[in-house]
Amino acid sequence: MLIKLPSASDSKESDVTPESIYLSRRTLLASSLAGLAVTAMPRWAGAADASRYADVEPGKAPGWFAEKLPATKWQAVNVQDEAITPFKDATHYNNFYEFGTDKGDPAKNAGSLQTEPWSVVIDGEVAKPGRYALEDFMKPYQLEERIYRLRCVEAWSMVIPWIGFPISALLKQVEPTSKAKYIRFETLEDAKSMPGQRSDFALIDWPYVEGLRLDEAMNPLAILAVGMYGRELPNQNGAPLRLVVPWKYGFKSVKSIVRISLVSEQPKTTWQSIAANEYGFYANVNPTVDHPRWTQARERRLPSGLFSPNLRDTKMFNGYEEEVGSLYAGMDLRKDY
Ligand SMILES: Nc1nc2c(c(=O)[nH]1)N[C@H]1C(S)=C(S)[C@@H](COP(=O)(O)O)O[C@H]1N2
Ligand SMILES: [Mo]
Repeated sequence: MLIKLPSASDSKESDVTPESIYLSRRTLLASSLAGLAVTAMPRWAGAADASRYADVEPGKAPGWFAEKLPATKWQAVNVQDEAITPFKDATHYNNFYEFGTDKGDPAKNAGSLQTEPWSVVIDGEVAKPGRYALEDFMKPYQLEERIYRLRCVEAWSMVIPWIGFPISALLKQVEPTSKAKYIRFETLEDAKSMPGQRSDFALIDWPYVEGLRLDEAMNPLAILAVGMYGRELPNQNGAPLRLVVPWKYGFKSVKSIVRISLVSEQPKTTWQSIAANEYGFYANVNPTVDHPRWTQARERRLPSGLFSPNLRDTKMFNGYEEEVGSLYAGMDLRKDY
């Protein structure tokens, strides 16, 4: 992105080391007990499930979320042998340009975002278009915890326990017509609550827009998230509803969605519009296709510090090749980057 690559000293090592050691032990324990621990959990435990992540800051969940949370399918998808990123890093190192371009800006500024009431418009090539209050929109869906890698195009990464539901379940509800080939997502546009939309950062033609091919959206890994770390989404992470597509660069995972449209043409996305030679529509994580200005072969796993940069090799499709590789059979991923 036009953003400078952050210096390796961005997060203080003293802050994070004990937490990350603690969390990696906890993750190992959790995966060895997987299933057992989850089914042994009494139903009432759900209400306090933010406590499953030691460093989580409790939020103020709306009623519909608190009601649904106890029935969540915990650890429906997990990562093997990789520590979950501490909550503090996942919520204080963000890209959400509507609230500023520095990594700390969203945490500082996103308090102004009003997430209640919130409504979502479904339109375009669907049998059942409509405008829904979020609590009604959410009614049909069972929440699942999806612990996914998140790989930003800027070559840093995290592991985040999202809570959400597959987009395929939404598509079943709204019934795309035969003309629907893509799905387009739009972020809230509200200069009053989003200082980044008032600033001179005129490069972005708001609102932020992203899209997927319909078969990508149908892939079981593609979700709409409403929570993370056992609680509702913090504003800086895209409350109250965001996309998460873990095999693609983070910029595809559009935040604070107000409109979902089924369309026949490939939508024009925000980062493509800014620099089509650097950011493609597909944006699949791919260690063999470098960004014009830096390598994509490696990444800094956060928390990372000057003396422990925590570098690791980037995996094809961010480690989800088995699940999504067939979507791109026969395509030239150097051309369709
Ligand atoms: N509306 C909107 N969505 C957005 C962005 C943004 O600036 N605006 N940034 C994207 C980028 S570049 C990344 S890496 C992820 C970061 O998500 P996180 O802050 O929850 O880790 O959000 C994506 N979604
Ligand atoms: Mo990103």
